[in-house]
Amino acid sequence: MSALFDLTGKTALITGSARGLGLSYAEGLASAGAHVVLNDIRSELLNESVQKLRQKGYQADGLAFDVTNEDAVITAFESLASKGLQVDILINNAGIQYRKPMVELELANWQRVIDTNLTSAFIVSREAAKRMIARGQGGKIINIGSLTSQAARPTVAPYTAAKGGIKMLTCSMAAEWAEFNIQTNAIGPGYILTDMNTALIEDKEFDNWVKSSNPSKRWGSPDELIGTAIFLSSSASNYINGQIIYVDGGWLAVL
Ligand code: NAP
Ligand code: GCO
Repeated sequence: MSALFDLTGKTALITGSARGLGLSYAEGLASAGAHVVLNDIRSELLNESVQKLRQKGYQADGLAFDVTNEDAVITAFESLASKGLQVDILINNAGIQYRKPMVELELANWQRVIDTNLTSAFIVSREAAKRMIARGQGGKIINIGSLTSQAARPTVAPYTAAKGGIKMLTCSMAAEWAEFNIQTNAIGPGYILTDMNTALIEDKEFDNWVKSSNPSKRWGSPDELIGTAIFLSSSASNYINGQIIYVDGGWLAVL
C-alpha cells in the first residue's frame, strides 16, 4: 500500500514554496521521498526554507525565479537539467490576491493577478510537459485552484477569473497530455490560515462568515492539504486526469 504513495526517485518543483501552502506541499512531498525544488521570487527567504527542509533530512534545493517571466522559467528548467534534475512532478502553486471592487479596479492590478495566478501555470507547465514528453516517462502536474474556481464573492474578480481559468486549463492539459502518461489535476483549497488571508482572519465579521458558511465550522490549516498533494503526485492517481479536488471542509457541498 505504501508503495502507491512513494515518491522516492522523483523530482518535484513547487512554485511559490518559500512559505505558505507551497512550503507545506514541498515538505509533504519530501516526506514521501521526493527530491523537492522550492521556488520563490525572494532568494533569501527561499534559501532559509530550503535549509529548514535539509535540516529535517530531506532532499531539497531552491531556484529563485518569477513564474510570470517566460525567459526566467525557461532558464530555470535549463538550470535544473544542467544539474541532472528532471521535473517529474510540478505543483503550480505561486499566486497572489488583490481585493478591490471591479468598478475601482486598475487594469494593471487585474493583469498582475491573471499573470501570476493563471498565465504562469501555462508558462511553467508548458516547459515541464515538453520535457516530460521528450523523456517518455510521463509526469504529474498539479494546478492550485480555489473555492473561487467554482463560486465567486465580491471584490476578488481577477483572482476568481484566474482560478476559474485554472480549473479549465487543468482540463486542457489533461486533453493534450494524458496520452503521454502525464496526469494533470487541481487542488481547490478552501479558506486556509496563511499570510494571504491575514486581513480576513483578523476581520471578525469575515472570520465569522467563514466559520458559519463552512459545515466544518473552521478555517483549514496548511498541513491539511498535504495528503491530497501526495495522492495526486503519486502512482495512486495514475488514472485520474482533469479533476479538481476541493479541500474545503465541505463548503462547496452544502447549501
Ligand atoms: P501566500 O502565503 O501569499 O504565498 C504565496 C507564495 O507565492 C509566496 O511564497 C510568494 O512569494 C509566491 N509568489 C507570488 N508571486 C510569485 C511569482 N511571480 N513567482 C514566484 N513565486 C511567487 O499564499 P498561500 O495562501 O500559500 O497560497 C498559495 C496558493 O494557494 C496560491 O495560488 C493561492 O491562490 C492558493 N490558495 C490559497 C488559499 C488560502 O486560503 N490560503 C485557498 C485557495 C487557494 P513571496 O514569498 O516572494 O511573496
Ligand atoms: C478571499 C480569499 C480566498 C481564499 C481562497 C478560497 O479573499 O476570498 O483570499 O480567495 O484565499 O482562494 O478558496
